[in-house]
Amino acid sequence: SSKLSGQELHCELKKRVHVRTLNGSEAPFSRLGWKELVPQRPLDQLFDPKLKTCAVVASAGAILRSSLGMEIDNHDTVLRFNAAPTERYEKDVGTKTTIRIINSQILASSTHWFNTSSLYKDVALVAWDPAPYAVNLETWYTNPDYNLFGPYKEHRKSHAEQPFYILHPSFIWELWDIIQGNTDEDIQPDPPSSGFIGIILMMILCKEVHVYEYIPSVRQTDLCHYYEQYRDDACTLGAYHPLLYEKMLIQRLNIGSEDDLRTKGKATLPGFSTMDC
Ligand code: NCC
Repeated sequence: SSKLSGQELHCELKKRVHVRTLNGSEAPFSRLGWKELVPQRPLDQLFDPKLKTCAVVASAGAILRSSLGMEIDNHDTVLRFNAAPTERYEKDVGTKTTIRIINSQILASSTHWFNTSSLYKDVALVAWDPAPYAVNLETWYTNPDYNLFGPYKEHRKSHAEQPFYILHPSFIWELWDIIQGNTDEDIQPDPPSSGFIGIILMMILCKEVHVYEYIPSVRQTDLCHYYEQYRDDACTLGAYHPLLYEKMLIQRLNIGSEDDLRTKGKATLPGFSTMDC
């Protein structure tokens, strides 16, 4: 494949990406009454369109000692992932959380205290589960990777006012197709990471997206997360998720400076609405 320029790549993404959430219109969700269960406001209208800048904070250990907290908090909205905390790490990751992308492990596993932890309160939630590529919602519903459907339903019933969506598997695999379509090598047939999903979602929702420590800075380390002691290079470079290829794609879309990338681990991406294609 001949390599597209950053601008061409951006326009291809803008043309091809359509965010999609479970809306209760398809079986089995239609017969289970999910039309009434899901938020009535579509995910792509979640934010006030006047909001300008959004931050995406990757969970990498390399954000420790970055002192990026104030810069991150200066954005209108902040996206974080899974169980990534702010408490005790404010100086490096900030205090604000507007939206959280959570994979199905968070909903299904009792160790994450999904129902009681303050991490999942007062924020918009977007959950996803790695369904097989050929989407059959009936099969997925009876056999998800981790069972997110029961906890989702319970949470919707008790917190109806909290925006909480489940991404449609077709959206996840649309993103995978875009990564593969713009990569010369054959990538593994596993879904993109929450990080990549979140970055693309913010490009849909925001005028400008600032991504922190997803593309590793000079602080790159084998420390997996800033909030845990666990060490493994695969957290940054990928094993299950096609992380390396996701990151090369985001690097091609970056319109920020080389210096910001190196010193802050910051990539700047224009939102889809601001691009003339
Ligand atoms: O680790 P995780 O991701 O929660 O990290 C969120 C996103 O930050 C980016 N990241 C993280 C660490 C690192 N060193 N470099 C990074 O760039 C990635 O983009 C990542 O997506 C996930 O994607 O949902 C993932 O979730 C964890 C885990 O399920 C949750 O943290 C809940 O405990 C997965 N780990 C395991 O399954 C053991 C991880 O593979 C992917």
